[in-house]
Amino acid sequence: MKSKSPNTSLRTGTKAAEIRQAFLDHLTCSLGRLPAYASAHDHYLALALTVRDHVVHLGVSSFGGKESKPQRRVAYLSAEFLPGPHLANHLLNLGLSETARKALASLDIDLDAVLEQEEEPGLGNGGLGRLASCYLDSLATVGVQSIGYGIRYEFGIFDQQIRDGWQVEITDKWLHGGNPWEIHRPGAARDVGFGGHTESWTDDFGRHRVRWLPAITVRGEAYDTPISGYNSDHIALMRLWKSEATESFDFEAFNHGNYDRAVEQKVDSENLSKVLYPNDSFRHGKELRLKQQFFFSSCSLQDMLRILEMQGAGPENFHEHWAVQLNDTHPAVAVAELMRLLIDVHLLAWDQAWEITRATFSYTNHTLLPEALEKWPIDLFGELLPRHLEIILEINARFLDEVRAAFPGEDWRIARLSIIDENGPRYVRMAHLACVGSHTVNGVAELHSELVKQTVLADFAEIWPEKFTNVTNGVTPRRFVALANPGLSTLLSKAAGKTWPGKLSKLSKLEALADDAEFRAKWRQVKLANKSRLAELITERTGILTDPTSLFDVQVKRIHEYKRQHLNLLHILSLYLKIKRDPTADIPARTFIFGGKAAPGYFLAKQIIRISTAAGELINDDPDIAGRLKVVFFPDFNVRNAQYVYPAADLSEQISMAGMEASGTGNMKMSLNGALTIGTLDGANVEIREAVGEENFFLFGLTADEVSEVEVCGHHPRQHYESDTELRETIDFIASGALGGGSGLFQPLIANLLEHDPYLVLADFRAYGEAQQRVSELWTNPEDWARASILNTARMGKFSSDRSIREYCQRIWKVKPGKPSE
Ligand code: NBY
Repeated sequence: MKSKSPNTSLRTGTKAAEIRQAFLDHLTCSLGRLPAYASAHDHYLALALTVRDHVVHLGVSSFGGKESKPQRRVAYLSAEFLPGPHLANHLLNLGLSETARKALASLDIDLDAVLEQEEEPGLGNGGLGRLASCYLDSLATVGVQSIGYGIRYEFGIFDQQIRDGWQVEITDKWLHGGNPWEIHRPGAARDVGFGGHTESWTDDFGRHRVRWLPAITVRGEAYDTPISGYNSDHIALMRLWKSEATESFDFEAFNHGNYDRAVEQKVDSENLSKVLYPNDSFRHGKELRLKQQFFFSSCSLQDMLRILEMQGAGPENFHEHWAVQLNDTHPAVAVAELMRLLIDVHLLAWDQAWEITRATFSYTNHTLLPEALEKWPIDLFGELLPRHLEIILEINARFLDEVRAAFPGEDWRIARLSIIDENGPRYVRMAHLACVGSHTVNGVAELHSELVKQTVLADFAEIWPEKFTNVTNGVTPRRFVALANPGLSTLLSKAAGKTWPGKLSKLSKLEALADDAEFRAKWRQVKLANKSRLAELITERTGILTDPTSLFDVQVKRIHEYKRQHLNLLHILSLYLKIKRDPTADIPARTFIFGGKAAPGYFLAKQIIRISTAAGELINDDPDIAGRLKVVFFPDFNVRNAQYVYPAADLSEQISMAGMEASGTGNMKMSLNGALTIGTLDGANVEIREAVGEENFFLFGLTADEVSEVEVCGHHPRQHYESDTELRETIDFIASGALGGGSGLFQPLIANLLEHDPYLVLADFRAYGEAQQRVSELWTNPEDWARASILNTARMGKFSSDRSIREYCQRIWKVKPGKPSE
């Protein structure tokens, strides 16, 4: 029987004394520090190395030795990962949090101060990258052998500062203090070619073969970060590729005195993985981006083949050993690369290679936005990847032949289905390539998956209806509840038992307690404490004072017109004007909190940030408002900050134009933490509302069908402006320059709304205001609000990423998780 003292981990049996000793050993031996001279950062590194030892131990056994019977593994190919700080999450997963706290306390070191030292790896933009990390967490938790493959960007997403109300981008330096989590694997390095040409040759059996002679070769160095699972013996691996030159110098050039040329190739090669493109909804037609995509896809596939070989299997068994998920089209070129590796390098026949390829890949679509759909000019593609272009053209020719045979006389299908867009300059359509090369295509929420079939991939859904499916996104309750919201976690464990982080449907046990006044009081206490904690942080970061008893109304996500932060701002300013007109107006106190990054080149998104800071400057200190409204722009929204924000939300703003937000995952995180949602019928909002009950959700706005209708019939934003006094006064107020900066400052935003309003902000303004009115009414009855809040948490069990991952395993990857389902 293991000790039950918090001095010992219940699961691993590790004692505080062992942690203490390992910590001191790492301080001295790994970092070369005398404990007396160690800095807080040294403490962090030493504890990280101590914990890493535990995780790596698990990892070595979970990946099995050569003798263990290999089972199908999952490779999650993603250009982005946003894991957040690792240390606290590992401690939680291993059940070592209290043990570590004790161990450090015995050395007079505060664990929380140590945790503060970690720089998070910002290797992603937003939802897509964070989803990839939630999925690795769940893969480790449910016990699936898996590797998340990606790019080890030296510079991840920029750090955001606000200066004079505007966003300023600061280079992210996540590697500067050293990264204790990764293990460099020189033995796994792979070479990747670019450019050059192809040539034909004939093999011994007289068969026509092609080989690619690249002009340039870049080396991919592998860096592994172990990802632990909750209460699990498995770990998942995040294997990220760093680009390096194959030779440090071109010595010939160097010897001839041409130093510049000598280092040029080295610099070019290293630039490949230098920086993440900071855009979450806009494709970059930049050559470097395509290079990044091919680089990590090729390294990853070569790595899978290497592992296959170690297992004694051949390339003809590739699909039996690997299920490869394409996280959006960013790694879609992998379809052509696997074909090349199989036919050119391993000399398989085309048909066999194609069967293997299609049995291997599946593709997740995350966006319908036309400006985000990836396509590459065919010339650029052919210059960089001449062999891959040939292969894609061959895949396309064979595919279109099949279509012609199946649908004779229906030639209109050809141009629409073709992987090559020939309406004008020619492009390779990456979604078409991903779809043709995959056995399954999924969207990320029910509505989105339907829209994928009706819009971007409609022609494919018609010919291959069985290929399309839905897997609704999920989030990890470990990081976003257990870690982020310890107060709530204690309450949940008492009410629903301790197993909820691994079995989220257990939260349904809370239902009955929604009617228990004593429980509601505790619930409200927890929320208030979380809000106070956030209020302190807000003051520290922005100087703004907020009242934790006011309604915390939160919109945190990337800044984009389709997400409609400006709809929220119009509403705030309309409330402001209402109070100015009538100081006795019955408007309960609210704190509006915004957070999120704008793509550096996205002018209107930056204007939206500026208008939210301007609204704060105007409103926060206005004596007429007397603190009843506060507007905060919380700078640098990232995973760490999110862990403070989500638990403090009373109201979750999910107000995208219907049909635009593929799923959303912040919506899940807030509802799980007991926020009520105000939202449109978009993405996963639809399913959240279904789950929590329509009476516990503030619905408003046009539906996706109504939006398409408006788009077809044309719309007239000015009509809304003219017919709605409140709206007109609010817009006129902004246009008048009353927000400071002169009347021209927000002109571009105003003109955009009045002339185009592509995301129907004005059309939804009234309905949004009415829904907000219902919010205010419920808020004035704290008991009813608390009841609805409890029911939100109680009914969110479906949205654990464990459930999503089990669906992928069962319906798409055909792998069996080690841990049986709940
Ligand atoms: O993926 C997001 C969706 O907008 C969100 O609704 C969904 O919940 C989430 C997870 O499924 N998409 C997203 O975050 N997309 C990107 O980050 C992204 C990044 C780069 C590019 C396009 C999209 N790009 O073309 O470079």
